[in-house]
Amino acid sequence: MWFNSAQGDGKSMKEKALLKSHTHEQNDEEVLYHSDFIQLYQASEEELYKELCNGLSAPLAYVQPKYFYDELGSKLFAAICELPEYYPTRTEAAIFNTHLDEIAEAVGLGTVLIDLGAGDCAKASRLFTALQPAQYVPVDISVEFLRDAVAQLQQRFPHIRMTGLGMDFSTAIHLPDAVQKSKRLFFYPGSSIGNFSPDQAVAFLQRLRSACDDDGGLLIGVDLVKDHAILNAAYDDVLGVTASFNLNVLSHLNKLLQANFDIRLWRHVSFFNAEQSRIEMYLEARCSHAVKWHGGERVFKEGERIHTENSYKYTQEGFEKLLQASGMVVNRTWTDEQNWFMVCHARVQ
Ligand code: AVJ
Repeated sequence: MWFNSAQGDGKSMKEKALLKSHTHEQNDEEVLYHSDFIQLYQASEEELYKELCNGLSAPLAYVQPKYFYDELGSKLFAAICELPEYYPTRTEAAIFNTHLDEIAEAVGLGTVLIDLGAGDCAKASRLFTALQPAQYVPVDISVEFLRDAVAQLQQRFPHIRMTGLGMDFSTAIHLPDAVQKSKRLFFYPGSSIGNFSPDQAVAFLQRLRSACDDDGGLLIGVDLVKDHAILNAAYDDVLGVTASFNLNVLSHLNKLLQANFDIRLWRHVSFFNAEQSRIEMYLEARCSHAVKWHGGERVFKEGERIHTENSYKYTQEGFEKLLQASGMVVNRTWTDEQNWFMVCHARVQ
């Protein structure tokens, strides 16, 4: 019975009342859900200022890659995904398409699909028919990003309980009681794990491991090491979309921090660092000049850089070791015929 299994155990009266108010019982067997949204802790303006100022004032200035994604930045990233040079998105999509049945068999039906960085929920929604999740939990930094996408998705899949969560999952993962505890499957596509250093990635994966029972799992997309020319082109396309995406972070800082970055005085720099096995992206000052922002200022000399992103590339074996170090064990992996990208299902150990 849908309703009983979806209600689960150990829920507070308040939560149950909330859940009831969001569902229409048609009969004993069938429940049509209304999506729920829960906004967890959000960083205050002060914390945000502090984080950004610390980065901009550091000897080697940096901005965290999460600041790419203001409204325009998210659109520019969507444009990157359409570029001939940027292979990860379409390669991963092809792997999911080709092996959907095997993937469903590996992860099992009726999981709680926890979509980390869900955005428009498009990637996860393509798995629904095959995976038949018992609950879908899209997570993004703010529930406002999720609201429209989830509402539309709930109409298409009225039998899947959907619970949108607003939280910054990169620092800590505390899932509310509204997320069923058993059969949690974390979904982390797009090779976003590459933004963490290997040490940070292990810590992050350990937190995922702690956030589920022994029946938990992870379905993750990982970009693999390949010909350096292909890697370099993917992060420095001829149309300059990646350059615009990178430079747009300054426009975002101007808004967030009341800064006065003159974007014309900066250029996009990116390259594959083979020793570290990562793409590094920077903004480089074209000439010496001063920049001011709320609570700080700095002179950037000609050629001085702001580090904006690392994107680590793994070997299959290297990533499997990372999972092992996190208390997980690889169940199955799928790659494309060129071995450019890997989708991996791991179980907690
Ligand atoms: C969203 C982090 C997976 O590293 O390839 C694309 C971001 N940066 N082009 C990546 C990105 C420049 C992307 N991730």
